[in-house]
Amino acid sequence: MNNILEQLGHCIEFGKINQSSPYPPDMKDMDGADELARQALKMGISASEILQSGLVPGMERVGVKFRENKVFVPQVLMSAKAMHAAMEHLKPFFQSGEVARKGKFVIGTVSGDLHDIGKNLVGMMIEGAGWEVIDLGVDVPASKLIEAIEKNPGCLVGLSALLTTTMINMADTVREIKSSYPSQKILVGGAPLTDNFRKEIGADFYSPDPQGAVEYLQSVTEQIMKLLDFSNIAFETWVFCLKNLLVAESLPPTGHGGPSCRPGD
Ligand code: B1M
Repeated sequence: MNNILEQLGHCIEFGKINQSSPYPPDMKDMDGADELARQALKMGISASEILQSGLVPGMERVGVKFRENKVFVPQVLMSAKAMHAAMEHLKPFFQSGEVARKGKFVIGTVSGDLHDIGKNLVGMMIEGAGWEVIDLGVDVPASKLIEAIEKNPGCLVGLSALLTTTMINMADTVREIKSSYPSQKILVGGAPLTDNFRKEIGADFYSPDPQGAVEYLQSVTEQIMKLLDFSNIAFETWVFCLKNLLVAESLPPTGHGGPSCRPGD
């Protein structure tokens, strides 16, 4: 059973979409993510196990290699395609609610900016890490982001900007979101940004690459889990905690002694 999940992770890592895909050349004619995901489900492996023990570790390895300049954009795009091929088979289990996502992530390129290659990579890596990604596209006004936050309580938000001229729009967007939702966690990225700029505009986290974004979201999840002190929580509890615990400028101390955040407490 583990073997097929390892093979699946390998397909994600090296971008093997399906059997007929010629890429990568050393995996020619071998089963790809498409066939292996289908086989794994047939073997009775749960969709959640396939995601967590096959796809996510594969995508994580790609993220780390990309950060270390060991692979480049085309390879990451192939990995994302392989991930999507496998996810097609798992989709019904997500849609039915049988497999819970880690949370929702709303992402967009700020208004006035049409660059989406980096933003798409970030979205794909985050989706590959087990989050539901709501991609609002490019040239996204603050009002559209606020609408998405309203529709998806407890979501985290990611903003991308590639132009020095749209960095100011990012600042305005963060200000508008924070004035409606002061507790909203906002992650920012894009080539011209720095962590100093992130501080200036009052966003919560800056990542220069997709892997940093994944790790930030993961750290938020872990802090929530530590506060809750158990890992199997209902979705409503998760939403409640994100909405209420993250209101503070910084997260409260982890572990015992932190505030209770179960609905009704
Ligand atoms: Co444009 N462009 N472009 N462009 N373009 C740049 C950004 C530029 C640096 C080129 C240059 O002059 N050397 C320059 C900006 C200069 C500046 O502002 N200082 C520039 C310009 C000026 C323009 C126009 C104004 C040109 C014109 O029309 N006169 C115009 C603006 C249009 C607009 O947006 N309103 C324009 C248009 C375009 C195209 C449409 C032709 C095309 C975009 C196609 C598309 O995205 N669908 C384009 C492209 C392709 C580029 C370059 C060549 C490549 C950008 C890219 O995709 N990089 C770029 C020059 C360059 O970077 N070499 C350039 C690859 C991508 C994987 O990297 O987007 O940095 P990147 O994303 C990274 C990280 O930044 C990070 O992770 C990604 C992966 O590592 N990241 C995040 C990104 N978002 C993140 C969010 C996060 C976390 C990390 O959390 C939420």
